[in-house]
Amino acid sequence: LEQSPLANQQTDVASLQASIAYHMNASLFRTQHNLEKVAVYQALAHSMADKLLLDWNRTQQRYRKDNPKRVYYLSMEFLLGRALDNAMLALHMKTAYQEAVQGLGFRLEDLLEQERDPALGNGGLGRLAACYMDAAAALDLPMWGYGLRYQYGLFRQSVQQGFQVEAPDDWLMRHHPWEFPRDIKYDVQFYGYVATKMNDKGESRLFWESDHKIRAVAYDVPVPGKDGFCGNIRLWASQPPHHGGFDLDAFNQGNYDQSIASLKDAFLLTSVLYPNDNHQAGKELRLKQEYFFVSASVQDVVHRFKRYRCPWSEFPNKVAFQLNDTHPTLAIPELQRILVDVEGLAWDDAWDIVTRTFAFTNHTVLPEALEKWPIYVMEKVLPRHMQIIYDLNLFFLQKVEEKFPGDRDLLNRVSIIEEASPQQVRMAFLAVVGSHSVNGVAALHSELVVKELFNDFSLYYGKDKFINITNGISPRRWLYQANPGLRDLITHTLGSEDWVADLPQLQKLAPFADNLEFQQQWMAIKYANKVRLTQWIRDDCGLTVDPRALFDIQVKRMHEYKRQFLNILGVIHRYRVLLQMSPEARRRVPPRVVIFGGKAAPGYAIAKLVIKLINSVADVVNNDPVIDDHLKVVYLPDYNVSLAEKIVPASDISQHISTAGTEASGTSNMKFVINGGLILGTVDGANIEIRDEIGEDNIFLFGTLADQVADIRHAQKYHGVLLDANLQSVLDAIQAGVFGDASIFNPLIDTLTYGGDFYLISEDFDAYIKRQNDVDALFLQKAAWAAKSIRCTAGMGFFSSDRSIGQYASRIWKVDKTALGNGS
Ligand code: 26V
Repeated sequence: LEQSPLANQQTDVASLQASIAYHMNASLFRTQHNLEKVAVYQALAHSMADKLLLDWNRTQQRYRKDNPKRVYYLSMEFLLGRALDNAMLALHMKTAYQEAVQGLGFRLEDLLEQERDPALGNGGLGRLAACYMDAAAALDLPMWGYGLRYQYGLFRQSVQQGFQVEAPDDWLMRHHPWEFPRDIKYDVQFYGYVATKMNDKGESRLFWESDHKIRAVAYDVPVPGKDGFCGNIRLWASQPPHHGGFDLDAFNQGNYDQSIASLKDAFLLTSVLYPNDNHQAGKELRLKQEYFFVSASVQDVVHRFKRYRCPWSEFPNKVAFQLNDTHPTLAIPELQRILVDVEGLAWDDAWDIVTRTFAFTNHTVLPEALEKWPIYVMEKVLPRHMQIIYDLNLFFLQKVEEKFPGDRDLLNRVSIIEEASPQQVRMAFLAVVGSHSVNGVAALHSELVVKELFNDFSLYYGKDKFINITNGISPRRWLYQANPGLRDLITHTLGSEDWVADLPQLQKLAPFADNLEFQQQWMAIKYANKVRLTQWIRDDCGLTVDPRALFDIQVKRMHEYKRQFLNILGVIHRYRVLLQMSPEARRRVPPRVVIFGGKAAPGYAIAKLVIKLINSVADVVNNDPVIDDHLKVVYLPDYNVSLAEKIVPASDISQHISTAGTEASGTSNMKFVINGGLILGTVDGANIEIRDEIGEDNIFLFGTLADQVADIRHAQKYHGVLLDANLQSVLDAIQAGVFGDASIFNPLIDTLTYGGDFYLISEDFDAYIKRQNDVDALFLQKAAWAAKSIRCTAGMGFFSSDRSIGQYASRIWKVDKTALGNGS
């Protein structure tokens, strides 16, 4: 590192070139002849990482010295996206690097494309964690993320004959310069039994013993903040414990499989991210991942706390744990176990510490996504934790009984143990009982969390424990980085870059909404972004689309509640209407490109059928000479963060059309709107607050309201579903084979008829079609459209992740983000 000029803080172009050359030799062991792009990218990344490591060390040393209250964001998923561009922008080094690589004969954009996109998350929940780490770093808030270093991230998706095909995401096959392995390890045990032992004071204590141990080793991922400040995400990888992996006796006897059995066991644990989003499959390996993750993290935090020799009662003043959904909930009984069994605290004192330390964020109200673990599994894998959960539950139920005597039903409803067969541990209830604060992620969602999910708990604890903190997105990645054209226009118009750190300043764009010249500049940037996406569609799907058409985009995980099915049924309706029109009438409808993207969980058959239907419709529509350029349908394979960065700035309209009450927040809605895209959406999740901020006139809302859904479902049960007439014709077309073999789509169509149309597609179909017609009409009025687009961006100041994190800090964690000074 001494020879790398960056280590000496030299950031002029010649020094950057020298540092790239240095890494080419010293890190990659290559000469500078015949360089491939990927090698230059790697050298460039190493060069940038040198600088980050210095910042990381300086920041973390300051923490160590000042010992402020720290926040630990526990998340099974971090969907970080690529690191290089982000780091260069955060450190204001992009221009210099651009020149440096140009001098070496490369284009920076090409090199950036060489980076693998680490996909250690499924969707919204993992990406939110990444936006929150980014905000904490930007705010100089002492927050660390803890997570798992999966060997394989979310599967890579391709489309063959219209069907999704999954392949493993081997993101670590090539060296990844953005992680730093640490000499920090903890053993985590599983199975075994609980014994009674005497401690030094002659008291009898319960003790969990097992010889099944797996070692957690730390990899640190730097999170670039503002100048010179750097946050951290600590990811755990599983390894065999010291000497414990290889069975030499078995090997000597020729039992080779046996000799490495426990090695395989250890490596399997963090080998792959579970690809489910909003569905719990209940696999034992997943439970082991969850425990492995929280045990290593809690051990690490306790170790750090003990360094300062504070009394245990100080723990909640030095540590805040935020649970990103229920996946890390075992941290609650784990901390209780360490305090009582290992550190010898009294039960009640320990529990007081635990509950003042933990807070819990809920991200979904869908029943199938709520984690429950069968007691027989929990007892086997974590016998001591199961005992602790029983005890916690007993003491909790006693208190409920004191407050509401004689209400047996209530006790049944709030019990952490569900009396079903098999009996199950309700992880969300454990999280509520063990936390001092519970929050939802958008206003409507938080209301449903209190009224539906945890109604009994809110009566017992009082309403203050249940709060809302509306999600936010990083303006750095989702506007500054993803949309350089718009970024420069905004900066030029507002006179400085201050808006990035103070997003409500975007409001100062509003006075320009009706300014014709500004509108032209604004829409020219949108057009350029659409051209960029067009090239990507051509290269990746072999399809030519016209950038002047209306780009209508729906990209998100494939799920019935998100209703991509409604969208494609609407496309079929549009196709049929266009076919029936005269050529003159057709020309009066603005041409559209309807773009889909998103992965389906590999086991989710219905979601996968929707992908097939989209591709089948695309095949027919895109090749129909009558339709020509009036309508194109695109399915972009392998949607991920880096692809989102290209798609989001290029929308005219994006769709966020979940059945009301089902999408907790949505965050891509925010990303599209801040980039001047209008949205077509239901009155759900954060769409509602987006409407409140940008104004009713600048958003296309439609459909059933959340509080009407239950009644409609109830009525359907008794009277059946009467399908909307237009929808019926669309289904008839599918069943007549217009889009190929009709029989394969039967299970999909059944969800509307025999299934009782649970997601209200028929109910909302007419309103949806009408709103799409409004979109068409507005798109023809260029100035009116541009004015709305500008007002969209202007109104989005509230949705910065800096605001969200600021609210978590003051309302939940009680940490002062300025306590540390200004990052020097
Ligand atoms: C759930 C499960 C269930 C157990 C198996 C593995 C697994 C993996 C992920 C999940 C996540 C479900 C919750 C979720 O992703 N919620 C999304 O959170 C976003 C951030 O708050 C929010 O914007 C989306 O509306 C919400 O669907």
